[in-house]
Amino acid sequence: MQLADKHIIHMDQDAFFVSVEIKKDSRLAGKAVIIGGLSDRGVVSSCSYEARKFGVHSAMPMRMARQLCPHAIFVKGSMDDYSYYSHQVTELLQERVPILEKASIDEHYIDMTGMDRFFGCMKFAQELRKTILDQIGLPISFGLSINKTVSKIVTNECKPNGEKEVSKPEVQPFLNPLSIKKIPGLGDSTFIKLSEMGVRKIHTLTQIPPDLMFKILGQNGLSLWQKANGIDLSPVVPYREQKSIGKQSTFDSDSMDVAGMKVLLTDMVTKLAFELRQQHKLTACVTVTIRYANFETVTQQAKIPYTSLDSILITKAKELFDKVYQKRMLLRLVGVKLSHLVGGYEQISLYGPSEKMYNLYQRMDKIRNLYGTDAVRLATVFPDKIGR
Ligand code: DCP
Ligand code: MG
Repeated sequence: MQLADKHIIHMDQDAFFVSVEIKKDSRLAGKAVIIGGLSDRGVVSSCSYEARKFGVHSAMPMRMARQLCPHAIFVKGSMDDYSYYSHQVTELLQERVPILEKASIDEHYIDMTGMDRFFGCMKFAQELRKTILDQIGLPISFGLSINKTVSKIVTNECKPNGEKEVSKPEVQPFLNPLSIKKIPGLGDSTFIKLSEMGVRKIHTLTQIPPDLMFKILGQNGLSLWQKANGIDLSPVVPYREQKSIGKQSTFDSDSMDVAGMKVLLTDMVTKLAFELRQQHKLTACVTVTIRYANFETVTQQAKIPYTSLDSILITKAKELFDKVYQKRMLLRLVGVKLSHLVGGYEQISLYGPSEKMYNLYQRMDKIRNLYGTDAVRLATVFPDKIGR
């Protein structure tokens, strides 16, 4: 075994949101079920494999999904329930595995390297999958291979209700015949570029000199070339070490202006939520910190359903501020942090606010991308009023 070769399990729930809905109402089992924003402007979050037979897929406009599969059962969904089960699965895994990374709301990586001498990795993963099925009652698939990328592709290939091991000598023969579309992180525009060059299968991609890939697509091209060749050195990042994002502000002169603090918090959260959406991440935990003039520092934290939408985060941050600001004393600093970050698109958290609100956020983000983060703000935000 080369030093870089690992034993990585990738696990991903099958049709996650739909499976949770089926758990709540067993009459949905075996039917074409589509979850997402119900208006014509909405998009599909998740769909059952029965609906996929008609060409429906995640991120497709709802209007198109209705045309392709008019007999489907359309469900608006509940982020609270999905977040609850997402945490259940994470907790179950956390108790049983050495190194766990939560990559998205329904996806985990486990690094079994080193443990493989004591356990059979495949047997261990099969038992884990069965435990999730028995104790949580949600279907899940896994791939076991030498690194994160290959394991994820293996999972995707054996879904739904699948499990599969691809050992080192099998990696290239497994990857070669697959479409380059199966490489995680290969977006639509790159696919078109490579297709135009006649590159459609992973095998063809492996034949391109890496420096040419770099010339055409830069660092991303090189990374795709590596993935096509079964190379991925990225580590499984343990849950507790996963990043958070935060902002804090120290005032020029200490202040007791509660209304002003909330405006400042709103502004900080707005910027953080924008950053989350830019990184295609969701948060499940908000922390507010304050520092009194005497340097005493206190924090309040709350778990929330996965989201990257301003309104939910602002409300929570203000609530936490009210809880944490107990002494009527001058403050010198206020800060806010978003943690428990996982990958995921903001439409995922659409079930909280109205779709109108969601469309507004999308437009505001477009303006920010064009003209900078401060180009557009909520009317309530005038942070300059506070002594900073
Ligand atoms: N999701 C979403 N919008 C997307 C993609 C996903 O809201 N564009 C949500 C709904 C999914 C969940 O994230 O249920 C997990 O995403 P997956 O890509 O793992 O999709 P599924 O679990 O639904 O199906 P699969 O069996 O292909 O994993
Ligand atoms: Mg899934």
